[in-house]
Amino acid sequence: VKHPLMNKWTLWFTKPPSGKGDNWNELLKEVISFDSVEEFWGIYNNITPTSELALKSDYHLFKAGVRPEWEDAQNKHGGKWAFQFKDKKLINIDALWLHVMLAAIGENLEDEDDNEVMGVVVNVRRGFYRIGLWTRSIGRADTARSRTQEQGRETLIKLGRRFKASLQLKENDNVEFSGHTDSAHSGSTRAKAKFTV
Ligand code: M7G
Repeated sequence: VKHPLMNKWTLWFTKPPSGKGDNWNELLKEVISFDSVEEFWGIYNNITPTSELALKSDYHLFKAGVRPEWEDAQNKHGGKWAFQFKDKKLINIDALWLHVMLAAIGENLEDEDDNEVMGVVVNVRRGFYRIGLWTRSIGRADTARSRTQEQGRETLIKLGRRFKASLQLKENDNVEFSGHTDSAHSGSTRAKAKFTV
């Protein structure tokens, strides 16, 4: 018996660069797609845990049909919630990443009509692990003027709060939101956090 998921998901992996000439597109690899709970565990139990990945690796778990890139048509107007865990030795990154993946595929991050979650990402870096939640829109968080914009912002903040809870963070830890356009222009995803939860 297979327990179907609400959505089909694809796991992607970013290989660490081997030399200077590697560009982003060549390092990003599609791994496998699944749409049941059983397939998820089968895959999870057979891939390298995040804690054993080389520096500059990423896992991306995205809805099938969405590439985990700013340029994807479904991401280009969007942004992400993200948190950097700076004490790599003190946290259990494998448990945190599993929690976040389960929250995503179990549809616990958003309500049925929100349609904002594109995927989740874990980055392995020298000084930190970063976990991110990519959203379809940026909710005009800074400049909400109309009623729809106001609702868009509230949806994003609700998502950010649930994401923060899934990461088991303390109230005074700040999870930051930033639009992908800012990231693309500055050449870094650490650019311009617009708001925090
Ligand atoms: P990162 O892995 O998001 O954060 O971006 P980091 O700075 O902590 O490592 C690192 C670099 O990877 C960026 O500066 C880009 O060169 C490249 N990169 C990352 N993402 C998510 C994208 C993307 O969606 N599209 C493109 N073209 N490059 C990306």
